[in-house]
Amino acid sequence: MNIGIVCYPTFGGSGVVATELGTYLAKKGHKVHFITYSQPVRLDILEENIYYHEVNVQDYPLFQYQPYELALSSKMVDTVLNEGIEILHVHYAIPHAYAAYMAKKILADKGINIPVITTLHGTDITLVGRNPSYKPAVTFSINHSDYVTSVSESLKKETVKFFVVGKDIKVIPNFIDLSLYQGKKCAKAILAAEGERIITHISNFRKVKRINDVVNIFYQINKEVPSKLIMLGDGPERENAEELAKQLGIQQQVSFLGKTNEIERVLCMSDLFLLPSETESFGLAALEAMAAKVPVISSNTGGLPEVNLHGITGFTANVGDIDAMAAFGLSILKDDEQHKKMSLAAFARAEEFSIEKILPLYEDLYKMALAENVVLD
Ligand code: GMT
Repeated sequence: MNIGIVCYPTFGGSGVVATELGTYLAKKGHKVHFITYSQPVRLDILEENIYYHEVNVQDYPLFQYQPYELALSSKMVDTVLNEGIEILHVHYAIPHAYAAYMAKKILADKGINIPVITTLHGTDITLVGRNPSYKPAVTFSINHSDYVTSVSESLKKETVKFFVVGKDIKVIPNFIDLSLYQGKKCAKAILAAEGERIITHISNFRKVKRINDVVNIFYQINKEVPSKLIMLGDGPERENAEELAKQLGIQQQVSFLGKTNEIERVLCMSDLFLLPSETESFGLAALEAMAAKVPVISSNTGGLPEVNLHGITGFTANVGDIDAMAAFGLSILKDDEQHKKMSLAAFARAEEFSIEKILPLYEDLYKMALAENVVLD
């Protein structure tokens, strides 16, 4: 198949999922064209069957806001025409599903009918999409996608609850390439002193991730168990968290490593993973930790309980309940047997989301979309 993938090129989960999906589809022999405003961070454009098309937005003094959707729709149209793309798969509804609808209409005008699949990832539904400034356009573009997928049952429920949706939503969860986590040398000494536990958090440091909770949970754990907190990623809440670590007097114990492609290496050295998010449609970072056999302490919001099984792969607690999360963390770190059991269970759970199991669900959907090739209403 010849597939166009539209996504955000950043470290965010939707961009990572889209990039990895495209990369594996390309390995299976499909041609995959990424259409976005800069090269996705995890994309290797030298790989066979992978192509990258940059969306360029012309600046003009009249514009206070650059018309990205327009440029994106035009790029989709050109790429479909020039490269013979058969299907467009857009990740994160805003504004990609909307831009894809326009591209589809323009192509229909030229006698080309192209199926559009929209994958809902999270805040495009749970936070941003719900905002009255976007809601009518998001509702419209969901309903006018040919197929809609969501990354968890929870996100599907939220979509149906908050939007008037006349489309069936197929749940295709996030996935993981387990091979990336195998055979790593876990040189713990790089990050922690002898006998110290390593606790990790990965995110884009937005408010929704409750970064201060991460620091506060660690503060409580660190009082009883010698440990280091490794913070991977970057974003608007980083400075607050750094300040909090200073106020609590634990700045020597907390390392902010910023954005990195060394996620598997750091997780390999980790003993515990923290994800106390306000909302999380799936929690790809938790799945990455579990693939590295790291038990997870997370909130019980959104799709997290579908990934992190309470009492089995780690523990979940109510959003903001840092005392409970710290107590759960301590109970794992103080009991080697429990830690070992949960590490293995975490890995076993991660296997349920292996790329080998999930990728065919997307391929089947593409095949169905091509076979049916719905005519736009
Ligand atoms: O919704 C977002 O915040 C953006 C998105 C991203 O691009 O970072 O993250 C979401 O998509 C991931 C991949 O499907 C999910 O694993 C994350 O749970 C989800 N984030 C939230 O729901 C906060």
